Parts: sequence; C-alpha cells; structure tokens
Amino acid sequence: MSDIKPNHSALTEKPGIIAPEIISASSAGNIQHFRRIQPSSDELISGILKGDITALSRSITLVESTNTIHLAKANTVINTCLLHAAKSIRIGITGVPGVGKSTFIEAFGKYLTGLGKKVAVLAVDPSSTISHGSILGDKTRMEELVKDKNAYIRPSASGETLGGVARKTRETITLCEAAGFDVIVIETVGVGQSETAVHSMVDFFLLLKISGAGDELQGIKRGIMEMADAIIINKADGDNIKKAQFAKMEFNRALHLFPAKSSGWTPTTSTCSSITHEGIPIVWETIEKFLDLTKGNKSFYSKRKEQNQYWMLETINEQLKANFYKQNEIQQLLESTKKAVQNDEISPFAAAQFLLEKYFK
Ligand SMILES: Nc1nc2c(ncn2[C@@H]2O[C@H](COP(=O)(O)OP(=O)(O)OP(=O)(O)O)[C@@H](O)[C@H]2O)c(=O)[nH]1
Ligand SMILES: [Mg+2]
Repeated sequence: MSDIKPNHSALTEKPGIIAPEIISASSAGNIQHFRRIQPSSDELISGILKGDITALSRSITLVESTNTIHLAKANTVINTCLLHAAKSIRIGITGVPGVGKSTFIEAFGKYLTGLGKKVAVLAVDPSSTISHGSILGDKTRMEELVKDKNAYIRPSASGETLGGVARKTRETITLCEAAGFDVIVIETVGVGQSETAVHSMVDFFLLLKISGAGDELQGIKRGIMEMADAIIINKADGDNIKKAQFAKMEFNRALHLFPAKSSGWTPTTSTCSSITHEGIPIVWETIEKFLDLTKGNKSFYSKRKEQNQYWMLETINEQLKANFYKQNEIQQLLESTKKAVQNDEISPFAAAQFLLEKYFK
C-alpha cells in the first residue's frame, strides 16, 4: 500500500518514456550530462581563477554570444575578473600575409612556455566571418603550441564589425589574465583597420617583416611602422641571412624619422628565424627591457588607462551609429535622402541634419 502513496516532493521525477534500444545508453547519458551543465557565473569565476581552461573557454563563448542573457552573465564574470587581471603583458603582432606570423608565434610561444610562462594566443581578424578565422586553420601551424598545456589558443571571434570583434577580444584578454596567463599574444592580419584596433589594446606592438619584399625603403603602411615598438625581420635563415641584416639596417634608419614615443621607448629592429629559432630569445629580451623602462616611468600604466577610456568611447560611438542606422524611420528615409544629395537637391550637411533631427526627435 505504501508503494503507491503519491510522493509530493518537488524533487520527484516521473519515470518518463523508456528510450528505444537502438539508442546507446552512454551517448544519451553524455548528451544529458552536457545539457544539464549550465555553470553559474560564480562557478565560471572560480574556475577561471583556478586556471581551469574549460571555464575560461565557456566564459569566452558567453562573451562572443549575441544572446542578452549570455552577455549579462559574461559581464558579471568579466567584472569580477577585472579585479584579478594580474601582471600580464599584452603583445600585438602584425605583418602581411605569409610573413610568418603563425610560425613566429609557435616558436616564440614555445620559447616562453620553456621559460615557465603561460601564453594565450588570440586573434583579431575581421575577415574571419567568411574564412572562419585564419588562426583556426593556423592551429596546424602551431602544432607544438596547441599541445602545450601552458598555452591556450583561441580563434578570432566572428562579428559583423571590427569594433564588435575588438570588444570581444578585449574582454577575452581580461578573462585570460584572470586565468593566470602571463603573456597574451594578439595576432592581427596585415590588412584593414585591425592593426589600429590591436595597437589600442596591447602594451607592446611587434611588426613582422621579411627582407626583399620591396617595401624596405618605401615605408609601406607608414602608419603601421609608426605604431611598432619593434620591427622583426623574419625568415633570416639560409641564403636570406645577409638580406635580412641589410633590411634590418634600412628599417633602423627609417625608424629614426618617426617622432619619439611618449613612453620614452625607442623602437628596435632585429632579425630572427621562426624555423631555426635564431633570434627568438632577443625578442623577449627586448620586451623585458621595454617593461623595465615603461613600468619604471609609469607610462605602462597610463597607457592602459588611456586604452580603457578609448574603448569606452569607441563602444559608445559604435553603438550609437548602429542604433541610428537600425531605426525604422531612418532606414525608410536614407535612400531617398541620399538620392536628393546626389541630385544636388539638398546639401550634404542639411541632409545629415534632417536625418539626425528625425533620429533625435
Ligand atoms: N625559411 C623560413 N620560412 C618561414 C619562416 N617563418 C615562416 N616561414 C614560412 O612562411 C610561410 C608562411 O608562414 P605563416 O606562419 O603561415 O605566415 P602568416 O604570416 O601566419 O600567414 P597568414 O596566416 O596567411 O597571414 C610558411 O610556409 C612558413 O613555413 C622562417 O623564419 N624561415
Ligand atoms: Mg597565419
């Protein structure tokens, strides 16, 4: 009789439908287990602070999500992690396709983990929405680093805008720092505005070059050279060593033409081979010298503060702009107003004023 007495406990589970025999009990169990795990923000935070990679990856996935609930959770995690973001160094790496960025990061990353450091590799690649992230395919070029338990490689977040990708990368940096990574390497493809975005989120900006690409003297992408804290001539091996040394001299000369940096740092040039690993330790020595100087004169910290402000304002600008173009009335009026401007029926400024007034009314 007591057997059939209804149990009103909230924890009682109905027996449910019995699974057909063809479903493997273990895979069904795995799926159920996976679904059940929705760690709370507290669980994620404590995982990250313990250096747990699964908690880190899950939190980054929340940061990358477009779901507002996920984003709210991500914000809670990030805000706590900010308090724990430790003494990391953020290094940006750029260079034209084929210069050897991935191969360099593999060699440099392995060198750093060899020194006992924990290295995270992230990417800002606005084209990755289409290509699914160059760094993802790159994992094959970073074979050793991928296997290294002191390294973490995360492909670029995809997003419609560079600003969106950059925001996600910035927040990912915070999470990686809280997870105890000492060195955060951020790779950018040598095209578009992504260098500027990466330059505004790193402490040290490294430009990778190769000799004989014909751009030594032309100062190609002058703006990028101006941003560099170090220029490394890669592929200085075999027949290429002499040419690389020549290129190094040329770049050194060119660097003197740029105004001094407010940090007091004078950009350096050196050669390296990501294949033979010759010249890799010098890169790290240079960065250590940079840290000594800029932490000594405090410019390291003031730069980070400026960067934080910059990203706050960037985010506001971007969201205001996106909001403007998304508004129904603006969408309806935009095309006809553009035509009117083309036909000289209204001045560009008056047209802009007209649309802005509609938006702000
Ligand atoms: N000889 C020599 N070859 C190198 C060196 N570094 C890279 N390479 C080769 O150059 C080619 C391009 O290297 P990647 O590391 O893929 O270059 P990347 O800059 O990451 O290229 P993207 O991802 O396409 O932008 C590969 O075939 C590498 O093996 C080097 O130091 N010496
Ligand atoms: Mg690459």
